[in-house]
Amino acid sequence: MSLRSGSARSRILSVMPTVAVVCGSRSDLATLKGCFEVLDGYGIEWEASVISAHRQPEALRAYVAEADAAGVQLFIGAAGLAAHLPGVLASLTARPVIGIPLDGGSLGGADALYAVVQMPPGVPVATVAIGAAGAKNAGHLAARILALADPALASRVETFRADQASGAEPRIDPRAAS
Ligand code: RP5
Repeated sequence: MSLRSGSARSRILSVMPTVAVVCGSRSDLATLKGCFEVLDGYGIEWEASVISAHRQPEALRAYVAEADAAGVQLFIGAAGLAAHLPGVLASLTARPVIGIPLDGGSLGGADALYAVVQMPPGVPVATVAIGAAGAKNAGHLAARILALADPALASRVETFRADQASGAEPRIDPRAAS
C-alpha cells in the first residue's frame, strides 16, 4: 500500500500495485479508510493518489497512462460535489473503474451520486453507495473482479462471505421476544 499526492510526474516507485485509488482532494482520504482496509484484508496491493480532475487534468492523464502501462488492473475513483473524477478516469483507461460518490457537499452526496452513476453509454463506471459504505464496497467489488483471474483471491472472497454469513443475526421469532 502507499499514499501519495500531487503530480504523477513525481512518482519514484518502480512497481505499480494492482489497484490504483484516485481521489479529488486530500479531504476525501478519511472516507476512503474503509476501502484501504478492505483491500488490505484481501491482500490486494494498492496505492492512493490525490489528483483533482478539474485542478490537475494533465497530471491525471499522465498518471493513468503510467498506471495502465505499469499493469494496474483496476481503478477506484472517489470524489464529491460535481464528482467527474471517476468518469474522467473511465475515459482515460480501458481497465474497470469503480466510482465512489462522496458525501461532502450541501446535497449530502446526492450530487456526487448522480454525477458518478449517470455516465453516458460506452464509458462505464461501476458506482457504489455514497460515502463510507461505498468505500468499503469498492474494495469488495474490486476483490470480486480481480478474483476472476486469481484463484487464491477468489478463495479469500469466499472466506469473507462465509465469515459474514456466520456472523449475521440468526433468525428470531418476534412473538417470543419479551
Ligand atoms: C471534489 O470536491 C473532491 O473530491 C472533494 O470531495 C470536494 C471538495 O474538495 P476540496 O475543496 O476539499 O479540495 O473535487
